[in-house]
Amino acid sequence: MSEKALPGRGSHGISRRGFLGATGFTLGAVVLAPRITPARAAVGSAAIGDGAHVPALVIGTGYGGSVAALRLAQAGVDVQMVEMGMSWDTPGSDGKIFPKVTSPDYRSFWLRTRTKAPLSNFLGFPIDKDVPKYTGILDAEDFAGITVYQGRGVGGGSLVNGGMAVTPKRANFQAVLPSVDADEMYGTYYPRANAGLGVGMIDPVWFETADCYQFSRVGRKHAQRSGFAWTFVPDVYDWDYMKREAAGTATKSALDGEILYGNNHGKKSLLQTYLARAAATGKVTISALHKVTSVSPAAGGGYTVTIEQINTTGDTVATKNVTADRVFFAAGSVGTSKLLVKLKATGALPNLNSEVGKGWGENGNVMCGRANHMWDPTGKLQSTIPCSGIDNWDAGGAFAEVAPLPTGIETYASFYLSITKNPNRAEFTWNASTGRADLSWQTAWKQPSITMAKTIFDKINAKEGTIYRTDLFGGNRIWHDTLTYHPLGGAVLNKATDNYGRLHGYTGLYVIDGALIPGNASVNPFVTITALAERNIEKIIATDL
Ligand code: FAE
Repeated sequence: MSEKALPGRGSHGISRRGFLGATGFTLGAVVLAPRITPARAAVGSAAIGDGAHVPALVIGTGYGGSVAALRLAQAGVDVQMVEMGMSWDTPGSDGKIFPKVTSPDYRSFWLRTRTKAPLSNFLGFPIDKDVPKYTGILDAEDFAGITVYQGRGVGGGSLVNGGMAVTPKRANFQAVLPSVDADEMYGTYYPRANAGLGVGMIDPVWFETADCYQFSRVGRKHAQRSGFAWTFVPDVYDWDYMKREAAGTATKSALDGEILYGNNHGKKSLLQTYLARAAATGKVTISALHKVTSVSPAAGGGYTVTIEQINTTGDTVATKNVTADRVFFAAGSVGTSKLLVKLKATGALPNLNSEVGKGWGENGNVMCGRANHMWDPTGKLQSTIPCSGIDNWDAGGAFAEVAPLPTGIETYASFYLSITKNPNRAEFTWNASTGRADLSWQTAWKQPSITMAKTIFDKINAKEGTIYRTDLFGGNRIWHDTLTYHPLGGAVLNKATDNYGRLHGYTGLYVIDGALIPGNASVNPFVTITALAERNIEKIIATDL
């Protein structure tokens, strides 16, 4: 299905200028466009040309890439960002940029012909459906033992995620990244990241009466009755905006089932924060629907970067070779790892060390639901933005988000995404016969995560006289143990790189994303990815430029 054939693209009431102004996201020529034009054409006008030379090229526009772009631009460096996903700035036939979680369509999934929702079933019935193949916003990337969910588009994971913005306990951070000075992180870089991301906390007074957080209050009651620590969790959603949604004075997003496939309002994605500030410098250009496929030393110094420009059905429409003095790998843990193992194995970057591809983990993610009694309804109106968690990390190795099930009807279900201390680590390797990178993760390696999550939920079930739900993930499964939202590692700090993300073996190549973190962050990871990127880019600018 071509872009033109998609219903109503490029002819809607919201003006392009209005949307860009609202997000604060400006990109040189693009912002001057007087009315909506198809995303691909608009992006093309700013896209990098074949044969171009750039001082700094950033692969990917997620957290690590956005921090790098902003700080380099502020230091006076012209930055070219290359993003394989779309620039999400054009409404679809419903007048909205992003569809609801309950009604996925062509915008929802990355080059799939059938949706692969993390919750595949509702009341026992499968809910996945056929969709036109399109460069949609959420990639459910399948490896042999696990499906890795990732955001695709300008803004990376910030487009699709729940915005939970958690700074880990200091002792846990030190255990994860012992080579990093924790005083610096907690004194400077975590505060800088939290400020830059616009992290805030729900008003605890409002929380007590908000209908849309009944599910959290039930989660708290059950956690506390079983003796677990329950805690509010910060988020980048604009909490005042959510209050206005609840009061009926603002267009609903979190209270209208928007999450996973984008939020049209309320959530501060990177488009509203780091990327807006980067664009305001006038020194950052983004080429969307451009995928980096190779990086190798250039004859005259710097690096030759090969980029495939794709259309919205994923076909390559142009191949470009550009040179860059410095290249920042910020394609996410999976994207960066896949590129690096390929480049080492195929001889493009043979001097990368043997740590490349190693140390990958899934942050111990595992999901489950509990069936409550009829006297414990969780509410038919549920905010899509979680605001609380159950902390049993020290005793049981699990931190569980009390997550919403925004179905619009009462389900009597409590739903949780647990982050656990799963010790298993996998490795990416290049498979020459398939021309793809394989990941060695095995489904059975999730068992420690299940065991750790059970330290919380077995106890709650025993106390409440309740049982696990078996109708959410297909096959009567209690545990969703074949997915992760939090890929981490593959180019681990101080192993594949030096202690600041400089890749061993090459001058001017850097990793600056979740690939640096060795498989587990003990909490939701994007604040740590952002803070580490802030730390590393400051050092790189001070010493390398
Ligand atoms: P990321 O944000 O993934 O950005 C990488 C970018 O590079 C993407 O835009 C890719 O499209 C692009 N890319 C990849 N390969 C290429 C290539 N070859 N050429 C050009 N571009 C490329 O990386 N984390 C939290 O802390 N709190 C949450 O509440 C939370 N909820 C989540 C919910 C969902 C459904 C998902 C999927 C993730 C969630 N996460 C959450 C995880 C978080 O979004 C993720 O850790 C970060 O986005 C990773 O940041 P990176 O900068 O590493």
